[in-house]
Amino acid sequence: MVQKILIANRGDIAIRVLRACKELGIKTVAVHSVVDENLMHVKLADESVCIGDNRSTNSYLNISAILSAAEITGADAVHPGVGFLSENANFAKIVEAHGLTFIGPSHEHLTMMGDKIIARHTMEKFGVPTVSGSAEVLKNLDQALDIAEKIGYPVILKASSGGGGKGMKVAWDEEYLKSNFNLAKSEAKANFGDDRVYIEKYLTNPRHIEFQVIADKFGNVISLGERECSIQRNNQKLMEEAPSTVITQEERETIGNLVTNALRQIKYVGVATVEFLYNDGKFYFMEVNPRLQVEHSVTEEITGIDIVKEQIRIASGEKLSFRQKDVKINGHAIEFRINAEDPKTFMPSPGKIEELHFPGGNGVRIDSHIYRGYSVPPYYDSLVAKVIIHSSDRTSCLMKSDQALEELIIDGIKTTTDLHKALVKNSDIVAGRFDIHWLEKYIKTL
Ligand code: MV4
Repeated sequence: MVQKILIANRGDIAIRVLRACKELGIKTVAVHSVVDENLMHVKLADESVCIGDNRSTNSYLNISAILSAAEITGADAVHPGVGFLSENANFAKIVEAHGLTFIGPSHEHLTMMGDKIIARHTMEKFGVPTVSGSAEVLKNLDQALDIAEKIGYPVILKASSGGGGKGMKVAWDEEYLKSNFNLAKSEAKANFGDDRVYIEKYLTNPRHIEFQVIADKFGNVISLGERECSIQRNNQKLMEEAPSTVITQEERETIGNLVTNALRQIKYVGVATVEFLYNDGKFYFMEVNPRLQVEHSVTEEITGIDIVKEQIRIASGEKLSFRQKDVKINGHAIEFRINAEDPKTFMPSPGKIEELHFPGGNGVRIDSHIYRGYSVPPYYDSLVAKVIIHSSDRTSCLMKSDQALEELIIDGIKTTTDLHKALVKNSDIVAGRFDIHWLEKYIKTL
């Protein structure tokens, strides 16, 4: 087992990782920017190092400062958390080159999944269903027009180095495709330093359903089932749940087997989320996210598996202690992302937390770093707490969520709590009737 982990992140996820380390008897090193000196995980860690000023580029994205911190504290492993450097192949490579363990997939797999065309190609090769399209780099506009003609409009142009909703353009007709093809390429070049784009049939009203997979170094690749993540705006998820209300146990097993087989074939190691769009009873592969995700906790609640502990064990070279047949889905879980934002305009709302009360009770989990008197800085992600509710079934989970959100008090800053309070009582949400555009439409009605 690794002995001392440097946690290259901040906020709730840094505490989440720290808790897993504590349970495994692993020492922890916190790193932080100047303004984050009083962050909860800095207080809780065995050691801490200030790695730079408040700008992320100078601190949480500062590879040489993070490596120096690992060296002076004698850490033997680095956990990148979510966001920041978690999908950065170069970072993973440098960490390993310094003789440290990167708690994540190999840099080769990070590179592979970062290239959306290669990722799509790979999944397709192993029988994972994809949406019709090119699955290769578009050479020119004529080729794009040809393919669009074959698959039918609307189509979507995607940057191969994009992902997570960045670098996409929907073309509703031939005119639009003609006038936007070169723009899509130049934007991809400007944003990602790579002008390769590919084309897919655009699905107008799908759901976003993703599969959590976990793989050790011995070829054991296990699906932990799916998460329904359609409730989002601006590619920011707001509420996630598991299991999905629209898929059957048979579909869960079929897709689970396809994705675990594909990842086994490529000898993937670590945790991964395989994202799909789901439309009219069919799954369409989108991306593989080769890292821990914010919403991993809903899967933990319904499977009883600590994904972060497993991630650390896997990186330490241990075998997974369970098999696919041991994975049982128990009840229902919903995560509410409490962001320091105006619940109507979603403008950031940094500032001092004057009063704080967290809900409690059976099946109520709060993953948060905030405390009374803490000032939410304006520099980083606005997530201040995740309220994760677990119950025996979806209906009681929504009822329990309603109570938990009523009990939650965060004064001094604006938060998304009131939006969540409305969502848990909304008839579409209660009925499970929504797609990836539902929330944006709902917000317009407010
Ligand atoms: C799509 C799509 C419709 N059709 N691809 C956005 C995030 C990235 N993972 C893929 N995305 C999409 N790809 C085809 N062929 C619609 C989206 C999309 C989306 C997907 C999931 C959740 C929210 C979304 C918001 C806008 C667009």
